[in-house]
Order: sequence, then structure tokens, then C-alpha cells
Amino acid sequence: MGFFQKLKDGLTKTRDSISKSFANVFKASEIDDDFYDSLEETLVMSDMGYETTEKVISDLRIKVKDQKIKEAAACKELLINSLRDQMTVADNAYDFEDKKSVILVIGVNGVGKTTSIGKLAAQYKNRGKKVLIAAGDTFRAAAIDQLKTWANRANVDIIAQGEGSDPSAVVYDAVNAAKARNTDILLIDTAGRLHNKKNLMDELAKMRRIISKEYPEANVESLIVLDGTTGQNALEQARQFSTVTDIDGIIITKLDGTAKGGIAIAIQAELSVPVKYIGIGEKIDDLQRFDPSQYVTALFSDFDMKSDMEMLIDADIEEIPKDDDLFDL
Ligand SMILES: Nc1nc2c(ncn2[C@@H]2O[C@H](COP(=O)(O)OP(=O)(O)OP(=O)(O)O)[C@@H](O)[C@H]2O)c(=O)[nH]1
Ligand SMILES: [Mg+2]
Repeated sequence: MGFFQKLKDGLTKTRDSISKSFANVFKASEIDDDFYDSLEETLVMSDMGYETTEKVISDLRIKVKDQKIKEAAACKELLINSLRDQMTVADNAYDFEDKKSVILVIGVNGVGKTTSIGKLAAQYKNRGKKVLIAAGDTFRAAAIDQLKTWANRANVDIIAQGEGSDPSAVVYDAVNAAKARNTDILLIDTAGRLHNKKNLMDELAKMRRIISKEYPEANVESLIVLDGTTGQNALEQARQFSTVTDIDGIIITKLDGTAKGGIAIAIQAELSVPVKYIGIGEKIDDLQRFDPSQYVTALFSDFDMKSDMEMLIDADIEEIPKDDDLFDL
């Protein structure tokens, strides 16, 4: 299955909820304040974020006026394009993939850090990179075992110590192994932490210090993982973490499990840190680079069809005449 299809399938819940409410919005007979209000409500409901929604609506108002558009249905395309315009991607966002890099994966509990590391390791490995994983979450033995399982699946090496060992010691071992083995990409798993837990944030800072001291030539890429099903909370988490630590990119997971996939658009549009990958399932190949334009296309891909159907129903056509009926006439 192609990736676009997979993305579309993953976003089914969001697509279903969006297309129903959008169909209703665009059934409006004219473009007035009521139309804009219900459009605004629909965008906010799908978690596109208040800021993004405001920008999209004001952009749309200008275009509708300039292009003298009179019918609601005619500005669907304008809306989709305007959403796309809210999200810019720097073309150096993935340069780290082709450098000697240490990727530090952080975030709160249960968001999908370990799983995303497994998926990324497999991708890099398939592209011919020499990959190493470090088990920097030493809180629970189960966490180390889970990462070992992923290392096996991805067919990459792992550096781990026992439960309760110092994460910084694991990082020390791992960067030295990466140097000695001429590794391209070292992925470091970390324990879930909240941005306001001082000791845990200090521990993270210590890991970073060890990386830059032991392996100064490596490029450090710090990725925060956010659970897409938590909607606006995810956006808030990224904001808060970025006040206490450097973040180079975002991974949004579980977009297959939510009807509010608009959150990916809000995060990309409202934060200065780019969304780099999205998770759309639990399997090894269910993670991909985030392509905002493709994402918007996938979200609205059956928008037209549904709204046309609704329009038919609305036009009060009870039954489409069959050939026989026509003959009888
Ligand atoms: N549906 C779905 N589930 C996911 C996705 N990514 C991760 N998960 C699931 O989310 C759960 C938590 O994932 P983990 O990778 O263990 O999360 P974590 O951040 O490492 O958790 P802790 O180490 O406990 O903080 C697992 O059941 C994963 O299978 C995704 O993109 N889609
Ligand atoms: Mg984990």
C-alpha cells in the first residue's frame, strides 16, 4: 500500500468528522457572518487551533471579497489552500539524517517514544544507515526489554545496562560505541518526564552534556514526541518543553486514533519548531515524514464527494427516476 493511502486510512476518524461538518458548512446558501462562524467552529472542533483558524478565516474573507465569490461551495478550494499556506517547512529539516547524528527522543509518559525510535531505526537502516539504539530509559526493566524487541525488529544494535542504572552512563557507553563502530545515527530512548520535574530535566541536561563532551563532532537532534490524541494538550506540552530544553523537531503519534487530526496542522502552524514525523499506527512502517501539503490533501480527500451527496439529499430528490419510470411516461 502506498504511503498516501496509508495516511488517508490512518486519518479516517478525522476525515469522517471533518467531512460531515464541512459538508454542512458549505451547504450555506450565501457567504455571510453565519457561514464564517460555522466554518470557524468546525475548524476549532477538529483541533486546528484558535490561532490557525483565525488566520485561515481572515485569509478566506479577503480572497472571497477580492475574487467576488458569492457561493459558499465555491470557496472550498480556497480554504484548503489557505490551510496549506499556514504551514511552511524549512528544506533543511531533515539534514541531520545524512550527518553523523545523535537523536535524543524525549516527552511525557506513554506518548510513543520507544515505538517511534523502533520505527525510525528501521527506516534509517533500510536506507543503508548504520544505526545504534541506546536504552536511556532505565526506570523499568520492561522499558529496556521493549526497546530490545524493537532493536530486533529493526535489525539494529542496542546499548543497554540494567534497570536502575544511571541514564547518563548508558549515554556515555552509547556515544563511545557509536564513535568506535562508525555509526551514522544513534537513537537515545529516555524515560517519560514532565517539563516541570527539575531532577528529571537536570538528568536530561546531563545526558546532553555527555553527548557534546564525548562526541563533539556529532550533530545533536532533540525530538519531542507528542500524543496526537491529546489534542491541544500536546501543543501545550511542546510549548512548555521548549522553554526548558532545546527542541529541534516534533513527532506526533497516534494520529490514527483520533478524530482531531487537525492538531498536526495547529502544531505546525503555531510553533516555531517543525513537526518532522507523524505516527499513524503501531506497526514498524507506520511512521513517516510530515508533509503538510500531503496531510491537508489526505484530510480533505473525500470532502467533495460527501458534500455533493449531502447536497443531493438536501435538494429533496427522493428517488432518482429509473429507466422503466421514464419509459412509462
Ligand atoms: N495507534 C497508535 N499507537 C501508537 C502509535 N505510536 C505509539 N503507539 C502506542 O502507544 C503506546 C505507548 O507507546 P510507547 O512507545 O511505549 O510510549 P513511550 O513514550 O515510550 O512510553 P513510556 O516509556 O512509558 O513513557 C504503545 O501501545 C504503542 O503501540 C501510533 O502512531 N499509533
Ligand atoms: Mg518508552
